[in-house]
Amino acid sequence: MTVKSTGTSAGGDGAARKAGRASRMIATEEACSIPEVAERLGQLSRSTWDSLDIKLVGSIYNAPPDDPNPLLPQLLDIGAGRLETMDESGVDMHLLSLTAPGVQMFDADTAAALATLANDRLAEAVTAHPTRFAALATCAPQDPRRAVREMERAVGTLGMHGFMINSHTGNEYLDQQKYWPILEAAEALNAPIYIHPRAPSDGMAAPFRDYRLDAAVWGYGIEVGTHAVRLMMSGVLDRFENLKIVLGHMGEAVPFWLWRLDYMGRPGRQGRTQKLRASEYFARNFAITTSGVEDPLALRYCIDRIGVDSIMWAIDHPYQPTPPAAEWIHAAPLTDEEREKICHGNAERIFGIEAVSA
Ligand code: VNL
Ligand code: MN
Repeated sequence: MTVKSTGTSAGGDGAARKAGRASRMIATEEACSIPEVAERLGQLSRSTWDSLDIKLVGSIYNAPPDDPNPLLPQLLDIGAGRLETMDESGVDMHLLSLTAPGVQMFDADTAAALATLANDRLAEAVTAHPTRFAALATCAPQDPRRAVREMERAVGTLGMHGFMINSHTGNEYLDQQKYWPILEAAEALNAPIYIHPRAPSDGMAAPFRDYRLDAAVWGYGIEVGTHAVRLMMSGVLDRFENLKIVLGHMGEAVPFWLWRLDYMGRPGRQGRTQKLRASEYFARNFAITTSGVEDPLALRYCIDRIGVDSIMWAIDHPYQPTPPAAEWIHAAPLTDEEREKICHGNAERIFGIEAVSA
């Protein structure tokens, strides 16, 4: 694959170019936390609540003092250390988001207050390093009306680029009518909802309790894939034709399922009333990122299946190491045009991140 020596799109403060990369590198699912949220998650994991998410939450926010989890300082670092990691691999920008489960395990008041605080903190980090960070807003769906006000503030006042929702909230999904105001607001603000994993909801949790299947190994993908299929099969996207949903992890296996979803889930079959087939919703309403799936075959399949314009590069820092995530996308068999789109152009268009010129 030829590498252009210069590019009008190389940018940020040129981290990618300094590392010998042709294209700007925007990583689109990059996790962080703030001490107040970390503290509350630690408290949750000391409670008697045996939600499936507690396994992971406890391991990070309630680790024994003599055996701390190295993820925690990495999550809390929204400054120098993170920038150094980015620089080492030529990553220009992190699209930051509060890490899963966000504020979605807290009571409604706590969740709303912490979402506002997290949004302010992430916005401060962006203000401090505007060429290196952009951010998605944390959403507290527990109180949908209040969430909408914060969504409007996050985009209108703080300049954030979309919303992070960590799949289910209290075992409920976004297709349910009480959450429609959130979908409506995201559509009106022209800002995507990134549906990020958390562990499977209570109703399907049991088989995931064995073998630590709860988290990124398998449970996360099943949870979010199911969420995405609900959005399609419920017909809710017929109401929000311009809503953009982003899925990480190469689309949480949904691209691989589209043919079968189209066939078995076609309008009219088994009483279905949704207007479109799954692949039509996917083309119109969804985009995916590569987070945590550094597989060139899966990437090529997704390009062929859903189109290169719907795919964005992501690392999944700090859960996924940065150097291999950067190396694989540069080594992947892509045309220069495809690489430019995946590494930054699509993120600029889909999230409204300002393009930069050399
Ligand atoms: C993991 C991976 C966790 C990706 C994440 O969020 C994530 C994990 C809590 O491997 O535990 O986004
Ligand atoms: Mn992630």
